[in-house]
Amino acid sequence: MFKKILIANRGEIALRVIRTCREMGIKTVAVYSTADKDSLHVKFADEAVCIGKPASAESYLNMAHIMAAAEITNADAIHPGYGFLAENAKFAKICGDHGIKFIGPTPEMIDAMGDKITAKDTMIKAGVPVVPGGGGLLQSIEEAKSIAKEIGYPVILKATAGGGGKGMRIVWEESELERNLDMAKTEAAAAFKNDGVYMEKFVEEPRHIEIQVAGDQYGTACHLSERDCSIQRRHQKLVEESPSPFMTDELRDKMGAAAIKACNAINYEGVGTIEFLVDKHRNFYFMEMNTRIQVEHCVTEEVINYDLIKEQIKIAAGEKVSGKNYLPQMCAIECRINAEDPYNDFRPSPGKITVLHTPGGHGVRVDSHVYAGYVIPPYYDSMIAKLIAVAQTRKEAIDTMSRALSEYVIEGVKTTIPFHQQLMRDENFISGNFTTKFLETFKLK
Ligand code: MV4
Repeated sequence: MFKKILIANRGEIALRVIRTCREMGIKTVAVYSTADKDSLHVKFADEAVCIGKPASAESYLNMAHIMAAAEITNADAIHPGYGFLAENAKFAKICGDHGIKFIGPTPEMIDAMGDKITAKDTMIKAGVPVVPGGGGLLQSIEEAKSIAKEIGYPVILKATAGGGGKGMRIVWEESELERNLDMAKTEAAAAFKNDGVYMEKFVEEPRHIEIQVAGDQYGTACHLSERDCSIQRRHQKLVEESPSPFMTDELRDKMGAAAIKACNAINYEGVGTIEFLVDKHRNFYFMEMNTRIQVEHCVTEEVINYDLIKEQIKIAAGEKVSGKNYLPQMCAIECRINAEDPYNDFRPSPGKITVLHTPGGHGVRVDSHVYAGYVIPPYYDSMIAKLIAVAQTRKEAIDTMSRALSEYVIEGVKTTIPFHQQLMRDENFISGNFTTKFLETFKLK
């Protein structure tokens, strides 16, 4: 087992990793930018190294600074968390070249899933259902027109180097195709330095349901059930839950089996997530694979009673996964508490938290790095806490969440708490009958 892990991240996920390391008797090294010198991850780690200026490019994304911190502290592994360098194949490679274990998949696995056309091809070969489309890169407007005619409008154009909704364009009829293809290519080139674009049939009003997976270096993979992440705004998830209110035992079996096939196709090592679109007929289609721990991993931890960070560390240290699939034993819902103003287009609201009271009690978990007096820096993601409610039934989990939200006091900055309070009382949310379009029509009072 590792003796010392450097956490190449900040905020709640850095704390989350430190907590598990402490339980496992592993020493920790925090890295921090000058903007984060008063952060809890710095205080809770056994050692801390400043790696640069506030801008991410000069600190949390600066591979040379992070490697230097790992070498001077003698860390034998690096946990990347999510975001920043978590899905950077070059960083994973550099770690390996320095004899430091990257806690995650190999650079090859990251690359195989980072290019979306390659990923889709791999899935087709493995027998995982994908959205109908043209296959490879679009080479010309003529080719695009002919594929669109074949699969039928509406279609969606996606950047092969994209993901998470960046650079996507929906096209409703042929007259709009050429302009959208040009725009998609220009946007992709600017955002990803790769103008490769592909086409798919646009699945209308889908649900976003993802399957948590874990695989080891001996070729065994298993699934840890689903999370429903349909409550999103502009591709930012706000609420995640497990089990999905749309799930059936039969669908879970099928999606779980498909997710395991996806892992086996690349001999996946580590924890990961297979994202699917699910249509109203419960047809499901592979979208992308996330080769990292995700923000919403806690929902899975609560419903299967299983520490996913511990699992990640054990897999990286060469242990085997159990090889059995885990089914939800509880219902869990996570609300992302962001320092944003839900009444003003979710504009970021950085600044000092003057008053803080965190909820507690039965069925409540709060993963957060903030405290009273903490100053939320403007440089990073605005998520300041994850509030997770767990109960025997979905209805009880919603009631627990409502109760916990009503206890939560955060003053000094605007937060998404009022949004979540109203969501938990919304009929359509309560019924579980919602899709990824839900938040387009949800109106805050
Ligand atoms: C789609 C789609 C409909 N049809 N692909 C958005 C994130 C990225 N992973 C892919 N996304 C979508 N791909 C086809 N063929 C609709 C979306 C989509 C979406 C997916 C999940 C959650 C929220 C969403 C919001 C808008 C669009």
